Amino acid sequence: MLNALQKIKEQAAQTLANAQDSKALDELRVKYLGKKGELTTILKQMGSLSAEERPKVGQLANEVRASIESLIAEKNAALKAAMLDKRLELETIDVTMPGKAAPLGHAHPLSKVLEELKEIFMGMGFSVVEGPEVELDYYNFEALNIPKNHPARDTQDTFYINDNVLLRTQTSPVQIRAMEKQKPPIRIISPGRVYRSDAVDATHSPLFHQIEGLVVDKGVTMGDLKGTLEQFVKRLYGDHSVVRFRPHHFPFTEPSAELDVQCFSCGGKGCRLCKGEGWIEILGCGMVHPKVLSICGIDPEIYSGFAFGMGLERIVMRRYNIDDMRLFFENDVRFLNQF
Ligand code: 2NM
Repeated sequence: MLNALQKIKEQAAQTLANAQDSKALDELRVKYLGKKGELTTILKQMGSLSAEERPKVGQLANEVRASIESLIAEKNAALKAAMLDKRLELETIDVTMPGKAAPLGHAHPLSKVLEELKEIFMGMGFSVVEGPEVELDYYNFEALNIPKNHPARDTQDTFYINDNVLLRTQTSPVQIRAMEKQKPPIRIISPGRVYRSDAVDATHSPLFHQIEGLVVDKGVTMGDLKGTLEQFVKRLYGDHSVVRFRPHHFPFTEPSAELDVQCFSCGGKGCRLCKGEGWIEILGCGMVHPKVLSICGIDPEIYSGFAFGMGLERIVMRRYNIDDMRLFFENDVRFLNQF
C-alpha cells in the first residue's frame, strides 16, 4: 500500500505538470482526490491493515494528499498567470501607433484675412459695425448722393427686390445708418457681403466682400485720410511699403482718390503681378461729400470726415497668390485645406 501511495504521488506530480488548462487540472483533481479517486480508494482499504501499518499508511496518505493539493494550487496559479499574460499580449495597446486624426477645420481664407484687417483697424481705434444685406434704395444710393438715373443704379448691375428694396452693392449704407444714429466723433469700419449683378469669371462674382471705413469729427482733413490709410497699408504689407494717392471720382466723396501700393514684386519697374504698371490698386477713398453729411443730419460746416472702401477678395488673392475668385465660393476642401 505504501508503494501504491508513492506511485500515486509520482504519477500525480507528472500528470499535473503536463496539464494544459484548468479543465484538465480539474479532471486530475477528481482523478486523484475525488470521492472515487485513487487516494480515496486506498484509504478505504485501510481497515484491512494491521494496527502497526495503519498510522504509517495514514501519514503517507496525508502527505500525498497535501502534496497533490499544493501541486494543484501551484499549477492553478501558473495556468491563471499564463492566461493573463496571453490576454495582455492580445490586448496590447501600441501607444506608438499614429492616432486617428480628428477632422478639425479652420477658418476660410477670406475670414482669416478679414480678421487681420479688423485687428489693424481696431488697433487704430475703429469699431466694427454691421448692417443689413437687403437694403433700401435710399441707404444704398440716394443718401450716398447717387441720384435716380445715375448709371450705378442700372438694373443690369444691381439685384432689385422691388423699386425700393435691393441687395446692397457696397457696405456704405451701414455707415449712412451709423451717421444717422450717432453723433460724431465716428470711427467705424463695416465689413460684409455685397452684391452686384455680374457674370461669374476669374475676377468677378455676384457676391463678394467689402470693408469700408468712416471717420467723422471736427477738423478731419485729407491729411488724416492719407496718414491713416498709409499706416494701414504698412501694417498690412510691411513698413517698407510705398503708397500713392491718385485722383478719382466717387459721388459720395469730394475730393476722391484711389490708393495704390508700389508693386512688392518688381519694386515699381513693372511686372506680371502689377500688369506692367509698377503700382497695385488697393482701395478707394475720399473726404465725405458735404451733401452726404447733411443728408445724415451732420452739419458739414462743423464736421468733416473721410471714408474708404476696399474689396476683400482681391486682397486675399494677392496675399495667397490665388488666381481665380471662384475658388473662394466653391468650398472645395482641396483648395481650403491649403490655408
Ligand atoms: C469707397 C470709396 C470712397 C465710402 C463713403 C461712405 C460714406 F457713407 F461715408 F459716405 N462710406 N464709404 C467710400 C468712399 C467708399 O469705396 C470704394
